[in-house]
Amino acid sequence: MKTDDKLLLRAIRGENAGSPPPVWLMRQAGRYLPEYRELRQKADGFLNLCYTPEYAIEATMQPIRRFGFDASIMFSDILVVPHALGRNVWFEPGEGPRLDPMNIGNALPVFDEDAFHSHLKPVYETVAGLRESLPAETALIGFAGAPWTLATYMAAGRGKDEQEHARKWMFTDPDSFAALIDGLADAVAQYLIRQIDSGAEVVQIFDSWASALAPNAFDRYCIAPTKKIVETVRAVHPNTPIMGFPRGCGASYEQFIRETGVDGVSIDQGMSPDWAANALQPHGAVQGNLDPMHMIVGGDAMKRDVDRIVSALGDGPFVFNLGHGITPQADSANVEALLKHIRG
Ligand code: 1CP
Repeated sequence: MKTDDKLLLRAIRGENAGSPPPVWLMRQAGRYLPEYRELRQKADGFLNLCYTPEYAIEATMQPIRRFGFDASIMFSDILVVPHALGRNVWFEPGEGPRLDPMNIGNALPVFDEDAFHSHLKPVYETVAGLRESLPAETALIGFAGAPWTLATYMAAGRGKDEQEHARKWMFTDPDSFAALIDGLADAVAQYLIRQIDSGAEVVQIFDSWASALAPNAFDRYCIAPTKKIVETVRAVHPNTPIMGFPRGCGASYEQFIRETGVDGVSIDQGMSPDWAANALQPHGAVQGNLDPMHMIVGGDAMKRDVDRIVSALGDGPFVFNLGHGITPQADSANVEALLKHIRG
């Protein structure tokens, strides 16, 4: 099937892809699947899983085989970008990602594009291998973390409540913080271009901690770098759709979709689907936004919320998804029930 005909691509390009809508779930590969836990064991470390194309392809394919989603997202992590920029990154078993924290005023080394791409070569090989392995109708999504979200991890050395390290840096020494953000925007744009060169048909920029930015900071550290990434990627790949996910930014989703030039946005579960239909769909595709808790609980409450979302957004350009990633506690039977309910 040609890229243009795939359901997900039609929706993101602004068409109504009809009923049922295309569906995939953020973090659809991962610890809620026994086959992932087995693979994770075999891979001997999370980063090794990300950097071994054979394993990363297998992790990506697992939820496609099991559930037949309309799209797959390459298996990797947002933190491979700071890693490729020379920051130390590791995974603390049972806890999560860790990095050597940066101090206020620190700068990234001069961008060595060859070293960056050579570090990330396994990711590009994963993308190319996936285009060979995926069913003809399944779209392939590439992704990267947005500069602000990457900076929050790089400043704190880990996920941290309120993103306090990055916010402190931003106000203490705005020039060096802006330099960090702009350097990350350049690297992320080059990374996404290579993913598309390798076969990604759409890319999504995850700004998971956009919620921590006050309005002026949102303009400078979320909108501006995203706009720059979109322009840089578009200059090379004008026809590849770009999705943004400034999670938790509330009414600012409207500013984001108008000003960054993205083709669509993923919305979190805090947003009203009716509001999104009026304020966002005139400007682009909307993806979302079921509470991931429904993947733990299931049942009629899940079905009611699915119906509410589909009836609000289903007449415009729409992709069904969760409002954030599926959690390790999710029950795969609820994912199956979700798909059955959406697809009938
Ligand atoms: O198939 C898929 O959907 C999974 C691919 C994927 C993606 C898109 C993974 C695998 N990570 C991500 C993106 C990612 N990583 C984001 C942005 C999306 C979001 O907000 O969920 C973020 C913030 C991260 C950082 C990260 N990586 C965390 C959160 C830590 C924190 O406290 O803030 C964690 C736990 C990871 C590890 C990770 N990444 C992916 C998986 C399956 C895991 C669990 C690792 C394991 O197996 O132990």
